[in-house]
Amino acid sequence: MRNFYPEIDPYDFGLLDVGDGQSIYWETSGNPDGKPAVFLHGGPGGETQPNHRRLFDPAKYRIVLFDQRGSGRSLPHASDAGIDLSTNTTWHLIDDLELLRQYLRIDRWLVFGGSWGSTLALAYAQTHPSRVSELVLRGIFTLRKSELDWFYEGGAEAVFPDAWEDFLAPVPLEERNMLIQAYSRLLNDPDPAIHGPAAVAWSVWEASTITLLPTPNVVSIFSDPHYALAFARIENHYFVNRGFFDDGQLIRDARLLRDIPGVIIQGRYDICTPAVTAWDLHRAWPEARFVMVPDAGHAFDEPGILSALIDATDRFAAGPT
Ligand code: STX
Repeated sequence: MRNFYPEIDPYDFGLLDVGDGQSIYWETSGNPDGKPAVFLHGGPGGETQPNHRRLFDPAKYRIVLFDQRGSGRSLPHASDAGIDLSTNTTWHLIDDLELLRQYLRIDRWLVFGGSWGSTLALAYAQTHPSRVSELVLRGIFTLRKSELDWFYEGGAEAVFPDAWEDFLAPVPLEERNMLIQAYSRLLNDPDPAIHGPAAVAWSVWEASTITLLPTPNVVSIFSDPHYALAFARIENHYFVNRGFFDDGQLIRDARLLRDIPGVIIQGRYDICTPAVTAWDLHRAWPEARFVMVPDAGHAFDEPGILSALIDATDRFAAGPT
């Protein structure tokens, strides 16, 4: 079993103005002359954290982390009053990736993404295949209606009926037949007494269900009102808009990935993004190596997932850039 590389600090960081009044936080760590790799965080609306650097051998990689629009240390933060998410779409994030790549003078990079990060990685690679040297994907999520229905409209409820009650709690009875829509209203209500509890309930549902075993630490991070509001607002905005994709688009267009070396890593007991999506991607992109971890859920730092991820970045570090 492989484990995290040692803790490491960035050797450079900054805010990049990407237009539309938005600046994104970025940082680089590891070897400045190493093989470039970019980490795409989840949500959308999550953020990068120091442990994400530790998925890459710092002697071999130039490791790029950044917070997507509205998230983490990027500005403005989606928890701000009166935030406008109309310039926050998948296609804006893909343009941001291209701006950041050029700003850092990188020609091609390994693209690493889990969960929503896998969605964004697939969309980016299908749009700019020549810029992607390899793909490392885990907890595959493609925002199909079936995937959103499973996790947000009843489905996963069958496995987590207790947590589901807490997810329903802020929603008036008459709106419970369309929960993503109901939450859109609640999260964008200007009254903090309305959007605050809704944001925490939305985020805690995810935090309670993403690990195979309960992790109070994850739940407590997701309960922080500032974090929860940005996370919930951005996720909900993307889900109301079905990721700004045609339904099934990322699997349909998987043939565009044929020439990119890739790995698909999936936890068998992933409740947030169930294995069927990873399997559909595997069938559509058989050239990629497929790893089903038998004893893991969704989170990147569960032992079996973490080991498979680091095995994947190690193997690609050894190969040609
Ligand atoms: N959201 C899936 C996702 O991308 C439906 C995701 N879930 N949890 C996370 O991301 C973080 C723990 C990375 C915030």
